[in-house]
Amino acid sequence: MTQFDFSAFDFSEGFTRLRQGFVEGRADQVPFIQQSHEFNMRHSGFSGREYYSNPEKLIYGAFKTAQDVGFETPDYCWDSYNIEAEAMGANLAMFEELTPAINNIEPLVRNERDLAKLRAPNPGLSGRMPFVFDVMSLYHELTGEVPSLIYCGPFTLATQIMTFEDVVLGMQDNPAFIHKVLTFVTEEVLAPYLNAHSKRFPDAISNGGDAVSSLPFITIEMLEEFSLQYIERLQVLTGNRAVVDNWWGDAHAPDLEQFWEMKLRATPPYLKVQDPDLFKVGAESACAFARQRGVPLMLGVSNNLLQDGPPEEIERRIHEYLEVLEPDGKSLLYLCNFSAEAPLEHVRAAVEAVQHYRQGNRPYAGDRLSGTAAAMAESSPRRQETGESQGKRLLALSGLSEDQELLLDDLFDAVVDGADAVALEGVRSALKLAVPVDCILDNALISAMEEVGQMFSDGTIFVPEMLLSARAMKGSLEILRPLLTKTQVKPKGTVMLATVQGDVHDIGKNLVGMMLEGAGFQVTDLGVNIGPEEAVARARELNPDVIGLSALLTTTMPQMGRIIDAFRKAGLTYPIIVGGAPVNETFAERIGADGYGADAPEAVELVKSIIAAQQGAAARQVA
Ligand code: B1M
Repeated sequence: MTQFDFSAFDFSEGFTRLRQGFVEGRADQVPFIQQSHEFNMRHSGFSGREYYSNPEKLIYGAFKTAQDVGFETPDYCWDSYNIEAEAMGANLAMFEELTPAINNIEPLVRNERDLAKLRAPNPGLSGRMPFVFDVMSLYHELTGEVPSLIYCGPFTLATQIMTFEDVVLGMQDNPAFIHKVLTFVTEEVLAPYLNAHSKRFPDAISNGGDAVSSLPFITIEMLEEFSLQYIERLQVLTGNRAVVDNWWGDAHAPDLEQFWEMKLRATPPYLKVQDPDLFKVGAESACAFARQRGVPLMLGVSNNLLQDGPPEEIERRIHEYLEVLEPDGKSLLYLCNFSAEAPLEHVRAAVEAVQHYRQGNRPYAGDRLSGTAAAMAESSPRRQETGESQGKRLLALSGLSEDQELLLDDLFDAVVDGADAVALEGVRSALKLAVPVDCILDNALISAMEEVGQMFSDGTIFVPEMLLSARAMKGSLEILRPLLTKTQVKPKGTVMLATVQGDVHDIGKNLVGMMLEGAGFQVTDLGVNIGPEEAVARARELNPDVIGLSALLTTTMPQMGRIIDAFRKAGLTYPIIVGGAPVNETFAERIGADGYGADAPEAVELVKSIIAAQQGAAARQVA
């Protein structure tokens, strides 16, 4: 007996168009789908806790929202990255207003011993796996459609149980162990889960989310060896019923066609390219590639655009992609994500634009914004401003011997190259040659990290290279630390960092922390999911010079304002800076932050300038 009336919902026309348009290539108009589970939750008035644990509420919310706003088919998805990790024993945080998230402060797997203790989940019993199966059964019962199992791709699942940094550094230091973890999650966790789904729905395809397995978080070579290989293994183990279609980073690919060939191996039935990468590389190039390979094409409209608007830009982007998609028979438009914060008027503008333009109305015929130089530069303003990287630094330091200078040059190179053993040896040799400690720090280590930051901003290196450099820097600092204390070389300042409540994205925040350490600051990282009370209590204890907050979700950005308010209410005036992909200068000003950093190098510059201003003010007081 259900508490909801499902009898008023009918999406059969939408499902027919989806099949005819995307699979058969004979629809009257291009079909569209959307990711909207967070928006569904908010729109239907459910809390995160109930929406993501009660199948009827999730399906009712999805159906009701779709009907209210005109989605052609409902998005019955859930917090897809968490189910397997939670079922393996990872700690899940549930929220009233947000999607649940794995809190990986205490990751399940740090070493061989942890891996040996892991037990494979039972798909019928463990965690919320039964909830997922119930969602799909109800969806099937109400629509007659075969539901896809949305699962967490092998690589992303490994990062969910280990942390991203440990996986990336492990790929360098102990690849055999990372392969062992990936084999475990592929063979013992995912294959049984996906096969349990196929038992219920023999024709179903399982569709993996694999956000972390993307450029520039990992390189093409890592993608091949540590991600694609396991997706292909999963395909074998599930009778070719597993795909993974959401890798990002096309705009970072050294060879776009090679990247798209890899995408087709991960998702043989179609090519999916989505914003922001799609906007940068151009909808026409994606279309040409798909046509040449004879595969259906899915083009995705930016979640940030759908969130931030304005409606006219949403309409123009949809117009442009529909114009490219339309001549191709097997096409699908994907509205990437409507978050809980997406304004209803943006959702309506998007739906109306699709309905209007796919009928052939072409007010902007021939206008192309995607794939232009302006599109390429759109989300990398810093890259434009800073121009070329500084290149290899020439020391030419007065007062040092030639041997000492050469040694510092080599140490600089070792840190830039992320060669930590060479860097440690370099520090020891420099000390033996009596190079002053502060000179090693400033002229080799810190300047090397500045170079690394510049190369990252320029897009010439990827995240793993930055992590390796940061580790070489950290190891070198460990050797210098006792001497720095002895010689009274003080840290350049102290910084407390945190990702805000409800948000577990920490890759960017960790990079900011590493770059700050690399610049000579002492950093205390509180981790993820930090609320106002905890932030205030820890700041009282640590008394940092600067506090840095990170958020990656539009739904968690308001938490930054709440934390700042809590500090100001408590009479605490610590400078607070903010950053993260959806944050910008205007938002930072609005919530009363003391600064905004677009990326890690910019955050470092900001902290430096705040501390310099503090020191200047203190000096003036003394005078
Ligand atoms: Co999520 N995710 N994710 N995700 N994820 C995004 C952010 C999203 C844009 C993808 C999308 O749907 N289009 C979207 C947010 C939409 C929105 O709100 N606008 C999203 C979503 C919706 C979600 C979930 C809800 C998933 C779902 O169920 N649909 C879920 C939410 C979990 C939660 O937090 N409650 C979720 C989960 C995950 C994973 C766990 C799978 C994983 C996170 C792993 C981890 O961090 N440990 C993940 C990832 C990896 C992403 C993408 C792919 C990449 C984010 C990232 O790490 N970027 C992202 C889509 C994308 O960007 N392509 C996406 C790399 C990093 C180096 O950049 O963090 O921006 P960034 O940091 C930069 C700057 O922003 C800046 O410096 C850094 C380095 O230069 N910066 C600062 C950062 N913090 C700063 C602080 C400063 C200054 C500068 O001062 C203090």
